[in-house]
Amino acid sequence: MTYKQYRQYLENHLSKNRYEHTLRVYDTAIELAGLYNADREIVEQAALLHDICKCESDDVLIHKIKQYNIDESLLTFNKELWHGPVGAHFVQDVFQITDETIYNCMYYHTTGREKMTVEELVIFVADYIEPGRNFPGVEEVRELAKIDLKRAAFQALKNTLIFLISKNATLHPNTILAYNDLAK
Ligand code: DGI
Ligand code: FE
Ligand code: FE
Repeated sequence: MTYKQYRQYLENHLSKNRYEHTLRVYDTAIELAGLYNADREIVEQAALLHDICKCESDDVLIHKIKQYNIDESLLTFNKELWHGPVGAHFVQDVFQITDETIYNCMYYHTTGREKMTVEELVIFVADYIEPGRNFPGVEEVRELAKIDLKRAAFQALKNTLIFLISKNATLHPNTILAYNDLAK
């Protein structure tokens, strides 16, 4: 499929806000890829597709977690964490996107993980700092992203963990592993 066809699919399957977020992540990710020498084609596809399953219903996401044999422990965590792993498998299944780096960028875009590649870091940080975001502390992460991608990812993870703890939310192990890895 061409870039235009992916965009068409996304426009038909995402809410307007989510589609516009996706385009902003795409632009931000391309900028970061240039700054940090990440693979531009991989980053473009992963950024464009990262939230492809974000607007699916809970029932559809649960069905796909089972269909794709994704670790079902995911279901014991917040629903917000389901769309990344499902999306990573969905693009393999439906668009025959077999690239492992794209899969990992998509799979781990919400939680992060230990030993993220530069492409994974680009998607993770772009998703956090795209110009439509207004999280407390996002401006600091935007500044860090210009000088040190890992420090930017660390600060984003730290902000997310503090936010989740303040809400008494569960912490996914990969979020903690990513934080620990970057804290070193
Ligand atoms: O899909 P987006 O909104 O663009 O962004 P995302 O995929 O990064 O999802 C953000 C949400 O995920 C946000 O509400 C915080 C939540 N989140 C991230 N890490 C964890 C988490 N939620 C829980 N419960 N546990 C985590 O470790
Ligand atoms: Fe997402
Ligand atoms: Fe996103």
